[in-house]
Amino acid sequence: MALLKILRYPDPRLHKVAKPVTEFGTERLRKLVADMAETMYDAPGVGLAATQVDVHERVVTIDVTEDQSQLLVFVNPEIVWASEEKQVYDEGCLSVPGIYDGVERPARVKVRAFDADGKEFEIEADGLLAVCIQHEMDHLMGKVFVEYLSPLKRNRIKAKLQKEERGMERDAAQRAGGRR
Ligand code: K1U
Ligand code: ZN
Repeated sequence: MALLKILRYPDPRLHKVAKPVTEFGTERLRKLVADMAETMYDAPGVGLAATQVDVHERVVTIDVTEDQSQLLVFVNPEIVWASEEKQVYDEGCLSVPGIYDGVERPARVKVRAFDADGKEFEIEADGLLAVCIQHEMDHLMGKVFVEYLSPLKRNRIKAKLQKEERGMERDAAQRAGGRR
């Protein structure tokens, strides 16, 4: 297994629309799922979409348990029902580190998806799982949660993360210089 690099907002690759998976049960898909799960647990996070690791296919991993004991894998997920009732949840994102803000979404959803072997299943979710499923499915459509926030907040977040990115690049260049 391997840890994958998580793209950081505002990387334009986070806005690519993922394509459906067409081949199930392959070594490639199994490895992608295993690497995504390892990367999600290591971060640590409760969800990860393939888009965030620069793989533009409809694959999501989620585990909202405290002891990281219930990995859920969604391949080609579709929301087949969403409640009228909404909930606001303070969302975070591994691609937008350190930022949490309220997003309103349907409180409950029913999702149809496939596992890595191509077996179809349906689950109904509420609470954090419902939030996380919708957040990750947005990633597959190229949408990052900050796009629900006001342009003012979004631009401040973008500027903060770009500044951090420049700092990280400077540190990396200094470390590489020190090795020469
Ligand atoms: O998509 C992602 O980047 C993962 C994201 C999922 C998510 C969390 C909360 C609301 C909506 C979507 C995260 O996992 S952010 C990190 C986080 O919330 C967390 C990390 C460790 C323990 C518990 C939560
Ligand atoms: Zn996210």
